[in-house]
Amino acid sequence: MADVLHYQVRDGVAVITIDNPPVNALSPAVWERLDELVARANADAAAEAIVVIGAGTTFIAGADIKVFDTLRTREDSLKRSGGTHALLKRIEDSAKPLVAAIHGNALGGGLEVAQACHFRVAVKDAKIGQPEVMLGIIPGAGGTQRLPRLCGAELALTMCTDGKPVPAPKAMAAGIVDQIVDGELLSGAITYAKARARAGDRRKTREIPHGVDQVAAGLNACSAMRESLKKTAKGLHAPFAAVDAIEAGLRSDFDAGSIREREIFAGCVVSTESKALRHLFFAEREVAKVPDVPKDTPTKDIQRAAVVGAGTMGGGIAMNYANAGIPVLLKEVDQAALDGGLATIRRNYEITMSKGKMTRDQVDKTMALITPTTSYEGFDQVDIVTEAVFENMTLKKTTFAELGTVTRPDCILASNSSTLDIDQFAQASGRPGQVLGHHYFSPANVMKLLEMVRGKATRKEVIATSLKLAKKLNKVGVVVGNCFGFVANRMLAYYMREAYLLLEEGASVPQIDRVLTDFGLPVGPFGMQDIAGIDVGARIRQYLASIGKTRAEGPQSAIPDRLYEMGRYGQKTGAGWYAYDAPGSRNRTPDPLIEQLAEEEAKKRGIMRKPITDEEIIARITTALANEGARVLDDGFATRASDIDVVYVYGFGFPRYRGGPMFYADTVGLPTVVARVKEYRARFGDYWEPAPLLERLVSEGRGFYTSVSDTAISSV
Ligand code: T1G
Repeated sequence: MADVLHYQVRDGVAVITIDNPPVNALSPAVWERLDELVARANADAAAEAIVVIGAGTTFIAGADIKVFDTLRTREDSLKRSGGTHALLKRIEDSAKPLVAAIHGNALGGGLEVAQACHFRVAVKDAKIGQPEVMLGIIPGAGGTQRLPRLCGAELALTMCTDGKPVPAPKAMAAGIVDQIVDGELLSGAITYAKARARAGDRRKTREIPHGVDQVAAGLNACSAMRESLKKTAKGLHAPFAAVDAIEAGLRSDFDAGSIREREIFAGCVVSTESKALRHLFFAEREVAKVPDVPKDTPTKDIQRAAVVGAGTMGGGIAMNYANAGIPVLLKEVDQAALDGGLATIRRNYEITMSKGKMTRDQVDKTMALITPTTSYEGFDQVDIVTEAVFENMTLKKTTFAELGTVTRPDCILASNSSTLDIDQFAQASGRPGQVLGHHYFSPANVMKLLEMVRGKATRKEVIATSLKLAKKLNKVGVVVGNCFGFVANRMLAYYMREAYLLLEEGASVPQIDRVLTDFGLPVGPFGMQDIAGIDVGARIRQYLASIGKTRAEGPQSAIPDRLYEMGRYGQKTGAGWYAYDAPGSRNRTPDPLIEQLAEEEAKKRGIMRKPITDEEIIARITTALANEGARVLDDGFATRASDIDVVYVYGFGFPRYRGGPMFYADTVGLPTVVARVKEYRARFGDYWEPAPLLERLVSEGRGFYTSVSDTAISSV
């Protein structure tokens, strides 16, 4: 096995290079070797100082996250962190000046190693940070104790609670970094280290005292941070835990603070919140790996794009291209519709500008990349076209037939359809190999998910190019199969079915929405439908009825169609599941009409309405999602369960700290999920049928992600 650290003496300075690709993560071997080589350097007469640097593109990007899965208990964690803390004190006690030379990222444990060094130098574009809260943990290698001593409690609190990286120049100004190296990093670091040695400088971060005023100010900052986290960190535990650890360090000496940090860390690392967030860390990276589309599949560079349809979705999609610096044609059937679409786009940019996130100049330059048109002129120059016309099969097929004649043979033809059969568009275009779905989520310029629907004939190069494009558009691209509703909306149909039925059985719209938002979703099912438009769902049901299908097995509530017939489409019409102050307003109030409709429909179905518990609502909805998700996997329309979790986290805002609907089902326990499906079948009917995959996993004592040994993840 290749050595993960290298040692050399250059110009009288010992250079320790961490070489553990791809991101120099602190695996157990790296920790061990670092300890050894710092000791070796101190014993090496040829070295007057020591530099620690990363090989490749980055310094250390943190502890090896995979290791945390081996920490089953708090005790496991305490034992391991005890070793780490002692190791960092040993290197901090280096007799020779120890300099961390930072390029790329110094994150988490990587920054903590740098903090235990006596000095830190960095190149200008380096980033440093404590992103542990993004993984549901806190800095566990002394960061909550050393960082405040370097930059003060306030910045340390921000860095440890929002997890965002800080650019090196800002870290320099804050006292974390001691010098920005302009030229080549290693020689700059060696020069700096030699100067420290000549000056006899060593500075142990843990010995930098907290001044009395700093402690007082720091404690105030802790209380203020807790207050603001109540708004910004709803449902999360780790950010509050980071404040507790920093506060402990302000109230006691380094050693006592470190013990407190280790205890708090141990509690976090075994929590379901952390397991869920670690699961998503890797799941977000796995989605880009499509089994039969190898990493070296040739891709095309998308330099020019076009969008057909300037409605809400088309306009948002065009903004994605323009935001990525890609010139885009935006086509509409007539000038009026085009002007309407452009006005919405400009309004969106004006709002962003009013929030200080764009300058006037940036708005004008970005808008200039969007070329409005009412013809196909110029379409023969583009690399990709995204169709975003009305969700109507005939209209879409006509559009694809036209696109097949006005674009180059190698142009990618993508559809923003949210439900319809991609293969039919592909056939209509005359070049099915170039066709796939690019299903954006509303608002398309905001939501990060891009569901990429693979047709029977979609070429691998088109898939690979789309995955690369997704990164360029700052989207999370997930490749899914071509079934009705694909993954996102196919499962959503079961989520909505249960919401409608729970309403008819006795729950209320505000209750159901409150329960789901308390669960962590940004909006409940009814609030969401009022935003997306009740008419959209109605037209899909009409299309399905025309081909003899429904969106989900089981009883179909008539309430949404009755609202549609009343012209209650939601926010845009000023009434839907809620009443709104005016069309377009977001201010809503519960509408007694909905209760009346629920009473009427319940009577028609012979149901006695009764109070429904919040627990029942969560259980029914999450069970429906997990069961249908298992079917999607069984049918092969998703590659991995974790892809489904990524779809729901990025498409619908399913709470990250619950890991997504499939991970959540594992935390509940699949035996319980199957038992619930069977209970509902007995109570409501055969349309509740356990997915074969669910039954298989339970019979093998497994979960979607867990093997026999650790099925019992401590429930949320
Ligand atoms: N551990 C294990 N694997 C990691 C890793 C890590 N820390 N970071 C990245 N990888 C893998 C990743 O899964 C992918 O693998 C490959 O490296 C490239 O990553 C003690 C407790 C550094 C900004 O949270 O944010 O330190 O898919 O695709 O876009 O207090 O990776 O190729 O097989 O993301 O260039 C804190 C996590 C850990 C930083 C680079 N550190 N990493 O982004 O590449 S906790 C973090 C990142 C800790 C201490 C605590 C990003 C990156 P594969 P990538 P990238």
